[in-house]
Amino acid sequence: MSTNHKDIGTLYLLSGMWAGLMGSSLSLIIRIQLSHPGGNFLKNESLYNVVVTTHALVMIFFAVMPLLIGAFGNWLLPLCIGGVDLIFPRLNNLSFWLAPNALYLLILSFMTEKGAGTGWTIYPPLSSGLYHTGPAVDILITSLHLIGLSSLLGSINFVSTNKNMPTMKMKGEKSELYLWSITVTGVLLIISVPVLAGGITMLLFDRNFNTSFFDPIGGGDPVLFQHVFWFFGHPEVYILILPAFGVMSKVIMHYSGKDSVFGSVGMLYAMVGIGVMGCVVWAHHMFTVGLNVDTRTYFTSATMVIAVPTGVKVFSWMATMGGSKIKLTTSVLWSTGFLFLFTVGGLTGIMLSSSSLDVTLHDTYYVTAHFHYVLSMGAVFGIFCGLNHWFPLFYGVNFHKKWSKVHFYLMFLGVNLTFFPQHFLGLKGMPRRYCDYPDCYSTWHWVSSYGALISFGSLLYFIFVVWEAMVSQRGVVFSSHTMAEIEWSGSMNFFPLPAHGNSSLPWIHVG
Ligand code: HAS
Ligand code: CU
Repeated sequence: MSTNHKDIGTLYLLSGMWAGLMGSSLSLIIRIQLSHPGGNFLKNESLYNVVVTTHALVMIFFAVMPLLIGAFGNWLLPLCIGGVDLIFPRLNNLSFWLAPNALYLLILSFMTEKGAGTGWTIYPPLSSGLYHTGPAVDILITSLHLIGLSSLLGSINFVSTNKNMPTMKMKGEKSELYLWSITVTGVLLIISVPVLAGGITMLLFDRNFNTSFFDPIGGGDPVLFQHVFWFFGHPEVYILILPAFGVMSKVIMHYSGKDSVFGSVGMLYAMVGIGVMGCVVWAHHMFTVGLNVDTRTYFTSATMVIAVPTGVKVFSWMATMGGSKIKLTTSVLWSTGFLFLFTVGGLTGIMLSSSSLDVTLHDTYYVTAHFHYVLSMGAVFGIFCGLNHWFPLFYGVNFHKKWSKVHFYLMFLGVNLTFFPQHFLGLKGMPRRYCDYPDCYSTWHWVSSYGALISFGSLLYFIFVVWEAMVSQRGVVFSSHTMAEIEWSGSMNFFPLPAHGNSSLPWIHVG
């Protein structure tokens, strides 16, 4: 059981990719079910809800977070600060090994009786003992506790490492944007995860020990659960995107051939601003529960303010690219794709933040389109961007230049075909979390399903690209040719030697 940050990073990478495949398979099942009106691929409605729930939870907690924070964070953080490892290596090992156990419980919940068809938001009364009688929801809650503990311990480790290990020259405003993105993410996790843990424990008690926190019959209130959940849930969406921001800053700076990102101090405070603001906007997910008008006004305005620091980020990345002779490498393709599509998703978020508009758009496919633009084309593009950029550093081999670009174009086509039509569906009133629909929605659902097929195909193709890179051993870092090709950016200059040198995993080839 290695405590080496590179090995643990690799374990996160492998398990994250596995979970990503599982989550994508579930999404393909969803899209097959929805490809035609009256589809009966899944045979019953409650199974559809269970598949949607598992898809969301697997993607958020077991794919995006482990890959962006676990894998990249573990690999890069000690390298960036010039440290030997994270500050608590054994804690790091525990953080990782909690995750597969949590995933096991999630899959167990999926297979227990009828499963948990509650959505990732697990709102009562749907998730209460009345509507979900079996143990599936209880197992799901235990799974969330475990993965929450894993994230919490991991973030304590990352934040403490960033606080204590860098030299004075690399602290505060002089530190790298990537390190700041991990720090802000860690702080958000430390603030929000215990709140989720509290909420789901109360739910567990309501279900099993006769309390009534969320049950009006005993004087409780289901809306309380929504407040507690979204106090976690909204910071969570920034937890998913901030490490991708960090990846973008590093990658864009590198390929623009510049020493720093445009306005890097402003970029830093923009992230801090997004983190702080992200904690005070949660009720924009609850505009339809009957909040009073002042509360709605506050949450609308507070949410809109987040466009300002996010705009600072987007424009600064563009300014960094500006005026440079940028070469269209695969990582650059992913980062420009990210910039454009994340902005599209962000702008639909601004529309949703208007409480009056949200009354009609809430729980429609418009919301689904919004969050998949920021997630599938934000967080996931960040993952692929980072993988293309750092795979040679991690494992000493390069992806095939042309073939990895084909992966980008396929995925770009696939996700846009899948999610752009969902804006139209949402505007026409197609609700979320339904397994069937009237004929009038069939065209765009059909297009969306074909898009999903293309992106799933592109994922399988990506496995081929990774496999091909491993077997061909192209461009092992020691060769002078590759050294000239891969100039490590910024503080990576401290580490011209391959980072995998002391890896204890046998199959990682040391060049
Ligand atoms: Fe979101 C729902 C609002 C960012 C993820 N979001 C979700 C859900 C997820 C999610 C998963 O206010 C569904 C949860 C569920 O299961 O129910 N979101 C926003 C806003 C932003 C935002 C304002 N979301 C994200 C990110 C996510 C994410 C990042 C994950 C990675 N979101 C909402 C709202 C809902 C919502 C409502 C609830 C809807 C409902 O009814 O359920 C912002 O952070 C986005 C900022 C980014 C930009 C683009 C770049 C900025 C530029 C500057 C210029 C722009 C300006 C704006 C000045 C804005 C380029 C001008 C305004 C114009 C209209 C042109
Ligand atoms: Cu939100």
